[in-house]
Amino acid sequence: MGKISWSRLTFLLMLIFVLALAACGNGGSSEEETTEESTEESDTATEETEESTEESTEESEETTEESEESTEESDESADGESESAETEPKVTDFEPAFPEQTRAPEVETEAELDVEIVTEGLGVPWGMVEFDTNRLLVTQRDSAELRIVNLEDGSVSDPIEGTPEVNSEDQGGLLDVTVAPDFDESRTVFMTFSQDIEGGTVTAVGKGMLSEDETALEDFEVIFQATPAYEGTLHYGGRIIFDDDGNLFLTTGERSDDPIRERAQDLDAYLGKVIHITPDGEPVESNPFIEDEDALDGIYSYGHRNIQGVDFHPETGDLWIVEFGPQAGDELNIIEPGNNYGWPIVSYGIEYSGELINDGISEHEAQGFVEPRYYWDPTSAPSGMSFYDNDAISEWENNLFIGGLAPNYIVRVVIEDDTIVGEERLLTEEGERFRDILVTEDGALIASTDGGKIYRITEAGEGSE
Ligand SMILES: [Ca+2]
Repeated sequence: MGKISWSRLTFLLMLIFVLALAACGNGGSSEEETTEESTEESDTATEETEESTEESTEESEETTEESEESTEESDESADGESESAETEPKVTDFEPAFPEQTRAPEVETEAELDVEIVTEGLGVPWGMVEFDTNRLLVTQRDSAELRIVNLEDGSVSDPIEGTPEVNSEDQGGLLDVTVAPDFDESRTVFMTFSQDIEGGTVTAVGKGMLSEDETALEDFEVIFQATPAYEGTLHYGGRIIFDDDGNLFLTTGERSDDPIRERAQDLDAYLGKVIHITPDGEPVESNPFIEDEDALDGIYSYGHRNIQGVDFHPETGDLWIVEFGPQAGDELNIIEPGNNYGWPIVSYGIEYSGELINDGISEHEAQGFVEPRYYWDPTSAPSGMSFYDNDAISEWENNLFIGGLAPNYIVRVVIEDDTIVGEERLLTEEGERFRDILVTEDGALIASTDGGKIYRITEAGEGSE
C-alpha cells in the first residue's frame, strides 16, 4: 500500500472515466437516440405522452425485428402479390375483415416533385386554412397564437389579438382553424381549442371576426363545448369543417383514460363523437338523435377514439375521418349519421401496454359496428388530412393525404369506390412530425410539422416561382 498503489488507482480511475465517455459517445450516435433527441427538440416541454410511447415502441421494434421483416417481404414476393407500402411487421394478431382493409399495395408518384420549406420556427402549427389566395391562417397549439403565413414570400405576421384562453398542457392548446363560407363578407373565423371550465377541460369551438387590418379577432365568443368536462389533457379531437349547407362538423376525442373513454359509446356525452352544429353552435335539425330524448342533439356519429383529420371526398361528397388508434388500429372511416364505429368495444389495435382491449375483438361488423374502410398496423400516427381536390398534379386527383406524427411521413392514399387500393409514404427523409395538411386553390400540397415548419410540395417546374 505505497506510492505504486496510488498511481495504479489513479490510472484505474482515469480508465473508468475514459470508458464512461466512450460509452456516452456510442449511445448518442445510435439511431434510436438521435431520433428521440430530435423529437424532443422539435417538441415542446409538454411531450404528448401517448404519441411518445407509441414512438419508442415503434423504434424498438425497428431494431429488434428486422429479420422478421425481410422474411415477410420475401413471402409477399413469392406469392406474386404486390408489396405493401408498410414494411414493418404487424404488432397485433388481428386479421382484416376484408383484404383491402389494411397494408395496401405501395404506389409511387411519377411526377417529379419540388419540396420547399416555406417557413420555420412556428411552434406546433396544429391547424391551417387558406383564407385568401396563398395566405394561410395558422394556429400555434402551445402558445395559442394565430398568425398569417404568406406562402409566396414566406412571411409570418405577428400574433393576431383576441384569441381565446386555452389549456395548453399536453395535447391541449389552440387547435384547428377554418373560415366561414361567406368569409369575404362576414370575416368570421372559427377555431377549436381546449378550454378550462368547471370540472376540467373540454374541446370548445369559438368564432370571431378578423379585423380589416388583420391584426385582431373581434367579438370572439365560444359557441360550443363538448361536455362533459374531464380532468385530463389528452384526446381533444378538435378538427372542424364546413359542409355545403354552411353547418359545421366538429370531431372530438374520448379523453383517453380508462374508464372515461367508455363515454365514446354514450349518447349523453360529446366525447368520442362527430358533432354537427350550426355556425351558432346549435344542433343541426336533421341530426340523427334529435328525436331521442336521452341523446344529445348535436351528435352525428359515435364510438370514436381521437379524430385528428377530417375532409369531404371531392367526388362522392362523403365525410371521411381519420382517428388515432391505440397501439396500431388507426382507422379511416366514412361517416354516416347515427352510426357507431365501435371504440372502445372493438379495435384493430391493442393497449400501449400490449394487453388486449376489451376481449381483443377486432371485427366491427360482426359486433354490430361499422368496419373502418382502412386501418394501420403498425400505427401511422395519423393527424390532419386533406383530399387532393385539384388537377395540378393529375395523378393525385381525389387522393387523400394524411400527416404522420410517428413514424414521420405524409401518407398518400389512393381510393377507388371507397376502397383503399394504394398507399405511398412521402417526405420520409425529413424527420418531421407532420401535423396538418391542406391543398391550396392552385394545387400545392401544404404540410405543417411539430418542428414548426411549413412545407409546400408542387410538381417540379410548376407552382413555385
Ligand atoms: Ca372503430
